[in-house]
Formats: sequence, structure tokens, C-alpha cells
Amino acid sequence: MEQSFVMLKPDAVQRKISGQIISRFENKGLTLIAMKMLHISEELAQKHYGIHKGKPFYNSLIDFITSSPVIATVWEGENAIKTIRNLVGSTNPQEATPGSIRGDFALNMTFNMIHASDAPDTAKSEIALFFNQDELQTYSPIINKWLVPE
Ligand code: FUP
Repeated sequence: MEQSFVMLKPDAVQRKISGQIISRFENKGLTLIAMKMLHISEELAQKHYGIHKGKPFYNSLIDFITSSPVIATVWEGENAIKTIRNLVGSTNPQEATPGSIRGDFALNMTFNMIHASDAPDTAKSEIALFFNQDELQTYSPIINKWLVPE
């Protein structure tokens, strides 16, 4: 089982399509184990996007991600990181495959709706940046109990 950090960016929240995006992960079979809405501080944004510091798009990226609330989530599932990246699509929405989240909902590189961890080490550090360990839920589906009552 793998865990991945996924953030619905300000554009996803403002366009009121957070539910549709979350549904795609649920429909795929991934398990939501943490979720919070927050307005990202300058400091948190700089930590999260530290790897891009100095790049031409860095300032606009920080301005955008701190501009209004985001929804931070953690998902669990088999090969979750790669699976989620496939559902999200290419960084540039204009090149993202139709059917992917960016392919279907986004047009602009800055306003590309969503962030998803790209590797196990970044997933671990991103989860730790946004969540305390005790905010990650552990639960087993009880669907079998509903289907076959004792
Ligand atoms: P991704 O992992 O697909 O979110 O992409 P990156 O980590 O490479 O980039 C992080 C964010 O920086 C992207 F979501 C959008 C922004 N970006 C640009 O605005 N221009 C670029 O050339 C590359 C990234």
C-alpha cells in the first residue's frame, strides 16, 4: 500500500469542482485517509515548492497557491503515486490527455487545478508538511459486514 499527497489548488476550489475531482480518486478505488481545507501561508508555500525556487515561474506559482484556500488530501492504495499521476495528467494542461483531470478541466500551466506527489520520498515529505501523523486515518471497509450480517 502506498500513500500520496494530493492538493486541490485555488482554481479547483473556486470553480467548485473539488467534488468531481475527489470522485475520480474514489471511483478509481483509492482510499481517502486525510483531508483539510486551508489557506496556505507564504512560508508553507515556499517549503512545498522549494525545489522550484529561482525558476521563472516560481513567484507566480507562490502567489497563486497562497491566493485563496486549497484542499489538502492524502490517498492510499496500490501503486497510489503513479496511479494518481496518471489520473492527474501532464503538468501542462494543453498537453494533458483528455480524460485526465488536467486534460478535462484545465487550460493554463499555472492554473492546473491539482498537485500530486511524484515519488515515494516526496509523498512522505509532503504528507508530513501538511498533516500530523495522527491526522491520517486508518480504517478497513466494513462493506462485507453490510452484505453478510452476523
Ligand atoms: P507537477 O508535478 O505536474 O505539478 O509539476 P511540477 O512539480 O514540475 O511544477 C509545479 C507547478 O509549477 C506546476 F503545477 C505549475 C508550475 N509550473 C509552471 O508554471 N511552469 C513550468 O514550466 C513548470 C511548472
